[in-house]
Amino acid sequence: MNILMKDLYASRTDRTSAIIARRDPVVYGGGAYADALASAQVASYERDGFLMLEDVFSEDEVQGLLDEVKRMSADPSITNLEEAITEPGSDAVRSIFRVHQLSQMMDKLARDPRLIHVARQLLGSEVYMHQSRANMKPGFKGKEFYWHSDFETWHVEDGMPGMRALSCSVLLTDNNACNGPLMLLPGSHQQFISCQGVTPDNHYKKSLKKQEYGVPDTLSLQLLAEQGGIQAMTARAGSVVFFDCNTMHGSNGNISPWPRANVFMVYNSVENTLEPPKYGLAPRPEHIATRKSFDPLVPLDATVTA
Ligand code: 6CS
Ligand code: FE
Repeated sequence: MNILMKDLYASRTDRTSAIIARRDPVVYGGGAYADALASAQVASYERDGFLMLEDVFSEDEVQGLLDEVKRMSADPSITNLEEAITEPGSDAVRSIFRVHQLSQMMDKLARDPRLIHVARQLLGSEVYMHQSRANMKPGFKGKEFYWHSDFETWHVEDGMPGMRALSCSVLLTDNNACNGPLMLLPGSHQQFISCQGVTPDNHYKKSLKKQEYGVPDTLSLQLLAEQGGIQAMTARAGSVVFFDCNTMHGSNGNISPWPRANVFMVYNSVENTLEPPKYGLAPRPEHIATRKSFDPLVPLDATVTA
């Protein structure tokens, strides 16, 4: 295969696990495309692969968002859709995908200046929504999300070309040590962990409940954890965590009585739009990976030009 065709981030091939140095920038255009973050915050994101902004949304705003996701997860016209994923072994709602199109409030959240301009600044371009979801992680029943790199899945199963996307997690409930907060490996975004195993057809039907392919090997995970430690992103509701598409992350199950509800907005650069999935895989459904339109999202505070 000539060098032009070589996939920098090959994974789930016949090869054993491998650690591949990231070849893409973390922050594009030097963070000059928008001025949502101060330079120290941009530098922190570039170093760690994530950035926490505390108390971005007011208590009233968060309550409104939480009521909205609770409404959606109790609405049969939504829970009967493919967008709604239940927890393994129960009918408790685990995730609702494509919330930015199922809910006007979530559409506004996706385009909120406090979120979208951070994404535009870090990704150095206009952005569109690759995927949105509400992860409910209900008390007692919310199961874990094992360690993974989102980009590994989005590259192999969605044909995302490069590492020019990021997730923005809006905390709708307090995330504390007891209810399964998001855990991130600082610095892990700089290494791509190539995973073993060949992706089964329709993998998403299982992976969104419990991921079994695209799961990093324990030796690579141990190396990343020993290099940069593990950071649990505990914070009050209303805080926001931005993390790079390749930052290794996971979260434990929730055996506390308190839900750990977060909304995730995945912004992809309009310069990084999806190509066909790898290895002849069938494209995943639209509600998991946007393909129909890569039109940039319009920020709520955009001035309408005549
Ligand atoms: O496959 C995906 O796109 C989803 N899976 C996980 C575990 N994280 C990213 C995303 O929600
Ligand atoms: Fe993930």
